[in-house]
Amino acid sequence: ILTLLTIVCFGCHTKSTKVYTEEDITIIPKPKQVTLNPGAFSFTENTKLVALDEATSETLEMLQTNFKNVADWKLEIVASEPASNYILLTHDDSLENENYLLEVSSDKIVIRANDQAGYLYGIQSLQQLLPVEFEGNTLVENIQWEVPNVIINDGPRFKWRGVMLDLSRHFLDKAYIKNTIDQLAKHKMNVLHLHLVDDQGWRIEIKKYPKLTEVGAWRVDQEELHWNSREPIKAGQKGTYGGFFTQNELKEIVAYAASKNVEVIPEIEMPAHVTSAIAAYPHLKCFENPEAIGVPSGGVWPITDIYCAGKESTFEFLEDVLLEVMEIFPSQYIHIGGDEATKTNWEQCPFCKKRMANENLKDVEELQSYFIKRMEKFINAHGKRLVGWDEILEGGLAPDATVMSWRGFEGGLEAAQHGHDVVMTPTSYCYFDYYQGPQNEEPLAIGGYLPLSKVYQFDPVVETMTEEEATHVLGGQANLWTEYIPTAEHAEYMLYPRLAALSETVWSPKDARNWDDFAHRMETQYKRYENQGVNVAKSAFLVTS
Ligand code: TNX
Repeated sequence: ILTLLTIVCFGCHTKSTKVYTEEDITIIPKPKQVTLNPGAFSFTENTKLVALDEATSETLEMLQTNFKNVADWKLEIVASEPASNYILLTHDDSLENENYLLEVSSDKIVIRANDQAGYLYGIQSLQQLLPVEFEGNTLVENIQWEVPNVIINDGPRFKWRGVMLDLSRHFLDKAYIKNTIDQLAKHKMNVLHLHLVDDQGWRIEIKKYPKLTEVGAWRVDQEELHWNSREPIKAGQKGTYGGFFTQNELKEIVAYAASKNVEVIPEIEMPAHVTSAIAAYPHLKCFENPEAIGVPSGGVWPITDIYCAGKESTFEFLEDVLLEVMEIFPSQYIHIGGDEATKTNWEQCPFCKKRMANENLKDVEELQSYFIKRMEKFINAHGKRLVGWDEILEGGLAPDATVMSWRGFEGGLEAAQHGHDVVMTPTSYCYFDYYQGPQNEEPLAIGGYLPLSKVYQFDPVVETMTEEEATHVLGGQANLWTEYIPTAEHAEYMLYPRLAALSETVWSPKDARNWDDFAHRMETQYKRYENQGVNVAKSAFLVTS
C-alpha cells in the first residue's frame, strides 16, 4: 500500500488548495496579457527542469540555483519531457524577440520564446508568481512553492529600456554594477548606459594614455571637499578619492550584462565635462596655462576648459580612445556625451578660429557640430552608431545620430521630426538624482522633485508626434547622476522603487497602465525588494500626487 501511495504521489504531485484571484498577480512591469485559470502548479523536489538545448539549460540553471537556496532541492535538468510535474522552455519562431508566452497548468509549466531574452523574461515573471520569499534566496520552511495557473502573453513596448549610472562624480564598484544588472533584468530593462567620463573623474583604463586613470581618476577626498565646493584642486595635488575600471573588468561587466539581456553602452564625454582628461593631458585644451587645475571635485561652474576643436591632436586622441572603447564594448551604440559645452575658449582660440575659417563655420555652435560629425564618421566607419545628449542638435545634427533628449521632450521631438532615432530621458520624469519624497525627510539631493507617481506618468512618445515620428522613439531611460550620491547604498535608495515605475512605462502597453493597480502590485514588490536586500526608499511610495 505504501509503495502504491508513493507512486500515486509522484505521479500527480501536491494539489493546491489556495484559490487565486487577479489581485495575486503582481508582476512588475505589468504583462501585455494575462489570463488566470483555476488551480495552480506546485513545485516539488521531483519537478524536472526540461532543457531541449544548451541555451535554455543556462536559463534553467538560474531556477535550479534559486530552488537550491530557498528549498534545499536539487531540481534535475533533463533533456526530454516527463509525463507531468515539469517546467519546459521551448523555442517558438512565431514570437518576436524579447517576447515570451508563459503557460502554467496544474501538471506543467511551459515557457515559449524566440530568443534567450524571452526565456529570461518568462522566468522573471514566473519568479514573481511564486511567493515573495523565493526572491530572498535563503532557506524557507513550511511554504508551498506554487504558481497560479495562468497564460501570460508578454513583450516590450519599447526596445530601449535603460538606466544610466554616472560613475564619474562618485565611483561605484563592480559588485554594485553587477547587482544593478541583476535588478535591470528583474525589471525587464535591457540597457545600462555607463557615464565613464566627466570633470570629476575618468573611469576607464585606456592603454595608450595611462595618465587618464593615473591622474584623471583621482581627486581630493570627497569627505574633505564636497563636490559643490568652488575650491579648485591645484595641478599636482594628490587625489585620494576615486577609482576606475580596467579593460578586463569592463569586459567582465559586459559579459555578465549580456547573460541578462542587458547591453552596456559606454559614454565617453566630449567636448566638455572632461576636466579629468585635461588634468592628465593639458594639451587637449585650447590654452595650456601653467596654473591648469587638477581633477575638480566639482561645482566650479561654468567649466570653460574643454577639448580644443582646432587642434588635430584632439581628434587623434579621441580616435585612439574610442578604438580601445569599441574593443571592450560590443554595443551597437557609442555615446559621445556632447552636453553643456561652454565654448568661450573656442571663441578666442587661434586653432579653433582657423578651423572655423577653413571649414566655413559661422560660429562655435557649428564648430561643435563639426566636432560631433567628425566623431560620427569615425564611429560609423567602425560599424557603430553615435548617440549623444540633445545639445548635439545645435549647429546641425550629425547624419545618423541618435539623440538622447534630456532637456525636456523638445530635442527628441525635433530629432524625430528629422527622421532621427530618439531616447527620451527628460529631467521631469527620468532624473533619479531628484528628490523622491518630502525634502526635509530625504537625504541631500541635487534638487528637483520626482516622486514615484510622477515617474509612472512618463511616456516616451509625445502626444503631438505623428505615427512616423513615434517610430523613431526607441524608448526611455532613467539617469542617475551622482554628484550627491557617494555610495552604492545611496544609489540603490535613489533607483528603487522608481525603477519599478519606469520599467512599466517602457515595457507595458500604454493602456494597461493604472496607478491604483500599480500601487497594489507595489506592495508585493516592496516585499520582494526587502527579500532581495535592496535599500529601497519608502518615501517615494507615500507621495501619490
Ligand atoms: C545635467 S543631463 C547634466 C549632468 C548633471 C545633471 C544633474 C546632462 C546631459 N548633463 O552633467 O549631472 O544635469 O542633474
